[in-house]
Amino acid sequence: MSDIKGVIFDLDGVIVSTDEYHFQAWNNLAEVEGVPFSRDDNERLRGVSRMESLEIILEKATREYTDEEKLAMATRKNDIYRESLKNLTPDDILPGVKDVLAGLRERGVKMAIGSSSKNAQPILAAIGLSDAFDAIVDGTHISNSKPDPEVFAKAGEQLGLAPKECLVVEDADAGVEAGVAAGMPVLAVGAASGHSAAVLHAADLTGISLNEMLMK
Ligand code: B16
Ligand code: MG
Repeated sequence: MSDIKGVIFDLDGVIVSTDEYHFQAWNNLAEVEGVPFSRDDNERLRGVSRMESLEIILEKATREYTDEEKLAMATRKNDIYRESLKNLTPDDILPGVKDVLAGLRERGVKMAIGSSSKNAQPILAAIGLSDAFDAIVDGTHISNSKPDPEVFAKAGEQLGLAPKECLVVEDADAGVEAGVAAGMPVLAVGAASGHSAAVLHAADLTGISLNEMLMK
């Protein structure tokens, strides 16, 4: 922990589990369109932007869609997703997160959110964590989404820290790659912790829990 002066948290899958809501909304859309869509397919959408997620889903479509149709579909998916976000409360914060945030705050470690989501602000408001971070960089602030390093590079800059001083906490392969590309150590959690050896090798802190990190 010695060199780490800031922690940049991914949102969906790390702070709160909105991934099931994403799955249900995409699944609804895929059923209407008659496009096959499974939970395995859904894993490929972790950390990936809305439009890029749609492109992945449409890989299995039997016809081409125009840009206008794609935009309408992404909007429909987001409307369904936003409706389900109304169910979010502070009880949806993932186990252990509040303790970790409090522990970091106590140690003077800076904290940021680095999320691909354009819904990050309403999600943080719904779970009562809008004021818990020193910087929030999300899908509304970036031109290139994960695995591009932009979201984490911006979060690091906003914390006033060098890349090697920031620890990225991620649940998605795309996010782990983005953190590595930003030159930051990465702690892969949840879904990402079991992923490809090459990515895990690059993310040299993988497999250590945040609590263990704090003890160092
Ligand atoms: P939105 P994260 C990501 O959030 C999700 O993991 C991903 O499934 C979603 O497609 C992306 O946000 C965009 O979300 O449609 O709300 O803009 O994991 O980077 O916090
Ligand atoms: Mg995530």
